[in-house]
Amino acid sequence: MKLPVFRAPAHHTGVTSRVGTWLGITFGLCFVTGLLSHGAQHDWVWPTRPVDLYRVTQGVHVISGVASIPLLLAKLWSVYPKLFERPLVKSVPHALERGSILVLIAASFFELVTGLFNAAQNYPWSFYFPTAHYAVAWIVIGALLVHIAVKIPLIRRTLEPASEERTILSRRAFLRTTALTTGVAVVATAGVTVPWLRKISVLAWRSDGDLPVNRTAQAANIVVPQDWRLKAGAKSYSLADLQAMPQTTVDLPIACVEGWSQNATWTGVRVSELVGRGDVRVESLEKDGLYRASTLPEAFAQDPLTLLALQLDGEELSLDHGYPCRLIAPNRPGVLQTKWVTSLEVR
Ligand SMILES: Nc1nc2c(c(=O)[nH]1)N[C@H]1C(S)=C(S)[C@@H](COP(=O)(O)O)O[C@H]1N2
Ligand SMILES: [Mo]
Repeated sequence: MKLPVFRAPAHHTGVTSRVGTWLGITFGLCFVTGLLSHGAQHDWVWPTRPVDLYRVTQGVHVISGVASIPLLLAKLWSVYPKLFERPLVKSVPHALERGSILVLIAASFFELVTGLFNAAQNYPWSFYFPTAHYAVAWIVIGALLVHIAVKIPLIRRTLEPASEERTILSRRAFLRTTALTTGVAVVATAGVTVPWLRKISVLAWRSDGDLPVNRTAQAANIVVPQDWRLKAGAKSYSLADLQAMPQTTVDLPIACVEGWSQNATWTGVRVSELVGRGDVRVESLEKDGLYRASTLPEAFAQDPLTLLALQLDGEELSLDHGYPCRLIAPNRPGVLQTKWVTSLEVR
């Protein structure tokens, strides 16, 4: 006796194509903004304006990544009977296609899981996150392009209006549930960077109103010596010297690679008044640690908004925010806004 073929409504190519299209969009956004963020962090050509550009690109990166998680799960659910179809291998092209899907799924999971942990400021692995996350992104995008190219005829057919008419209610319900879950995931997290979502973002970590602290002074083993002075080229300044110089106040965000970002008011001395022209190496009191120092390209060092800040929101910097002084520059990733600065040196 032949058993009737049973297919749950979700396991339908129309559903797969639809969810796949959304996923293609969120993955595409995530990839492009990821590239931009990577470029900004590694001093590829990156402008000083608009001051909020990195905040937006990194915000979109994290939000589109979060949206991709329910979409990827829904997509896998919609095809999973096919993943176990026999025979496993029908022909060489078929084997290649399935192989590329396996790579795509594994690499996508790697990106979404490592990204999510990073956004939660959690690094439970031993590899260096930016390098691994960046390298695997290229694998995802390559496998994705192969996958889309192979599936284009099928996607075309299943997205045609004729098949839309045949979309039965439960398929719509599955799509609606997927859309809703994705929306909830986004709204629950986007408040880390979108101010007006802050109140309803229940999962928005570190958004209690105060500027979050990324690395505390204690974690970084910071001890400010009694006789602390800033070295800037051939000169050196005490904190009182810096306070006696002309002060500038700017409104600039800290935009962390981990997705959170927040505006604050900074007061201090323009970097351009402390050093001559050229790229500027910024060193801190931190002995080791990945982000103990940074390099300001000349365009940033000479920018009138780039400060060696002494105050945050009208009060002396707290030790956790970088006392005695910290760098704040427009349109830079948070990791490059070096705290506890000890020296500025033109390279
Ligand atoms: N010396 C030093 N500066 C640093 C860091 C660090 O680890 N060491 N962390 C950076 C990161 S990742 C961010 S997001 C910002 C956060 O600044 P805040 O803690 O004052 O909000 O500081 C940056 N400055
Ligand atoms: Mo950060």
